[in-house]
Amino acid sequence: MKNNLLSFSVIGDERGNLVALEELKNVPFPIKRIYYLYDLQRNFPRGFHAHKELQQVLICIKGSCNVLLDNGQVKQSYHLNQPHITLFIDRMIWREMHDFSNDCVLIVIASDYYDEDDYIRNYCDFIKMRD
Ligand code: T46
Repeated sequence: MKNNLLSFSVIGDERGNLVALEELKNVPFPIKRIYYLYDLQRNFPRGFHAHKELQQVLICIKGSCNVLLDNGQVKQSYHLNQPHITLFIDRMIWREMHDFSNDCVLIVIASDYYDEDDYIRNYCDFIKMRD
């Protein structure tokens, strides 16, 4: 599996840091939706699905978590703990989010509006569709 980490430029000075997200520049798709996850529980992993078409960029803006990506053949785990190191998740990639720190805040940039029909929530269906 290719490396899915994207490193965004940090504009920093004595006042602090700023990171800009721009569609089709550092974000590799047109941006249709932004959502965020917070008050996450270490013992309650999330995800466990793939998307037929949706592409996303995950940004752990605070705290840390682990994200497992699986293309049906190769699994790769990523530790996200820096706001400028982000994770691109392409279409047809199974994802699981684990081990949230107490202060974890995840922002997700998405290429389309929410559509439950785009989700593949059964792993066997995902593997069949990848074949
Ligand atoms: C993903 C990972 C990283 C909405 O109504 N609108 C939305 O935009 C989203 C994202 C979710 N929902 C509803 C659907 C469920 O009833 O919120 C509920 C929780 O969603 P879900 O269980 O899918 O949450 P996660 O954290 O497992 O997955 C989410 C995204 O759904 C998914 O696309 O890739 O974050």
